[in-house]
Amino acid sequence: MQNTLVIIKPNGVRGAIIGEIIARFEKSRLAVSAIRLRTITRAEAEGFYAEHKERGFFGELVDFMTSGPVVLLALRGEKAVEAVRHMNGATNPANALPGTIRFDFAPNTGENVVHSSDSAESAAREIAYWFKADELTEYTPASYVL
Ligand code: 3AN
Repeated sequence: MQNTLVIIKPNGVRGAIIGEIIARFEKSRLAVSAIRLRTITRAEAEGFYAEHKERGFFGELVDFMTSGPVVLLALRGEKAVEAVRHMNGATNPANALPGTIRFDFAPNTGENVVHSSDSAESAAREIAYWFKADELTEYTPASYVL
């Protein structure tokens, strides 16, 4: 079992597709272990995306990520990191495959609707960045019991 951190970005919240996105994850046997909706601060966005701070798009990325509420979501399941990145689709939605979240909903790379951790190590760091240990809940949803 693995954990991964997903952020439904401000355009996903504004577009009223929170439920659609979470439903896709739940149907794929990824359980929500923590969830919160709020507008993150510039300092939080800058810290979260620190690895990109030298990139030309950094300012735009921080502007966008703080432009409205996001959903912070920790998911748990088999191969959760790879599974969610597969379901999200390519970073540039022009390259995203049919059936992926970005193919269906993302207008461009900068506003690509969802973030997800790129490795188990990143997931541990990113989940700890947004959630305290006692906010993470482990359970097995009834629908997963085959
Ligand atoms: P991913 O989120 O798919 O792992 P990263 O880590 O390369 O992609 O990029 C983090 C975020 O930075 C992306 N989700 C996107 O919002 C933004 N970003 C990445 N590349 C670009 C780009 N060329 N132009 C604008 N924004 C970008």
